Amino acid sequence: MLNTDIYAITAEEYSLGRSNIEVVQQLINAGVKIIQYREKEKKKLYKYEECKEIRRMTREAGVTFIVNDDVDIAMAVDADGVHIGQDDLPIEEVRQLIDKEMFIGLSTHSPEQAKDAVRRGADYIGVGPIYATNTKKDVCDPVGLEYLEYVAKNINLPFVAIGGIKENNIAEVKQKGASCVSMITEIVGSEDIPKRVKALREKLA
Ligand code: 3NM
Repeated sequence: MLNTDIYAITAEEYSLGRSNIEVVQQLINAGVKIIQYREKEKKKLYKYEECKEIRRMTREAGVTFIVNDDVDIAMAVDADGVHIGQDDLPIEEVRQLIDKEMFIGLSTHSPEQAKDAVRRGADYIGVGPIYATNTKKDVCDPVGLEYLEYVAKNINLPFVAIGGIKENNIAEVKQKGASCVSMITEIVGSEDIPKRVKALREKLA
């Protein structure tokens, strides 16, 4: 899991008028290997329909598909994993609800939360926000590269760095120990997604 460099997350409101489906198609064309569906405002039925289609597309392309927050949708469409936050259902409950093969990602924002995630059996953690971001509405202030370095050195779990990561700072994130980097606006907000992904990969190489 997370054995790839870029972890892309959807957000239709930042996708320059393109649908999530169009964006996912471009992500697949760009060779992105992990895609998370994240939509905070849409109705459940609509999210389910989109996830069903994205599951079909990602399965055909051999891409890992993760659903944010909605454990029921993740189950219904047979996603590979579900990603939850600190204020969602407790991870132990989610574990009971999902299929055995499905994995759980948990957002963390401090060393305490990272250690807690290990104890409670997360399969991977999100580490952020590294830099300031307006994309996530209720997120804490940036925890910076310091927290990232802490996780890289001390936490024995796969992790993905997130929050305000752009072409101009991604090399620094890699240098502080992140091998997998997650972005929303830098990717979905790009006119030419494959070109942007290629540029990001060059910075990571
Ligand atoms: N989670 P962008 S920051 C979804 O720190 C999310 O857990 C974060 O969007 C966390 O790449 C974030 O546009 C938003 O900054 C990331």
